[in-house]
Amino acid sequence: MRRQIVAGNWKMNKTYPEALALVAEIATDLQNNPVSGVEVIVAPPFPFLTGVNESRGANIQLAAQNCHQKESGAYTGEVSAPMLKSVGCEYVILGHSERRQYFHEDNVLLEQKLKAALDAGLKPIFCCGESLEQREQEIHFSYIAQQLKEGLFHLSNEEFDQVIIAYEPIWAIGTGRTASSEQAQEMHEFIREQVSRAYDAEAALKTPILYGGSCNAQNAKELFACKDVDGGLIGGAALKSADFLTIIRSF
Ligand code: 3PY
Repeated sequence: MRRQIVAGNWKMNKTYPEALALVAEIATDLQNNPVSGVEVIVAPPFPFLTGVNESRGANIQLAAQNCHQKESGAYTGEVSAPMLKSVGCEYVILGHSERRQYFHEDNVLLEQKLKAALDAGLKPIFCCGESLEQREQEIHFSYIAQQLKEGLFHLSNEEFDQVIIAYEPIWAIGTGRTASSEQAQEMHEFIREQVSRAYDAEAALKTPILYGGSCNAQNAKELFACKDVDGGLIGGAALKSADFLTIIRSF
């Protein structure tokens, strides 16, 4: 059986006290009613990482939402992968469509960020996803194949072993519109095929592929029931402990 993972992407939300309260609520609930077989990850904003790390308990892993491609240096305002590792991060989200769109991150830059993350011992959660326009033009499969090929498949087998893929159709992010379970399954199966071609059948079988894009407490069960959906990268619904906990219990 593949790993089952629910990761909360808090984006640029919450104050520090709110972030600590949120992680404490999730941690307490998971301690009182443990969920076996589901890995839980939270990705708070940078300034909250240390505090959240101290409050997360043993049942929650820590992720950052981004990292810089260089190890250190004169890059005012940036945060490097070794810094994230040193405050307790295990994972880093890379290639989220919001980073690609608002911060002009392309596959060339992502290649460097992936290397930096892996060199620092961070496991990447690599996001891919097509726009509504691309889906309507029916080029969504070729677009995702290209994102994977250029952004991810340069990794060695050993490096790729560390990766979680998140499929996040852009038209479903922050729009309240979700991919149907058929659309999610179809794309996840396609992504698995691409992994098999780039690496091998074993890698394809074991790579976790998460669905993201308005996944919430109402639709998680149906999405997670799909054969190739191994969990979710959760946006808005990760900001409310009750919703996030319902999603964690949706397998
Ligand atoms: C969303 O669900 O909105 C996300 O972008 C999760 O990363």
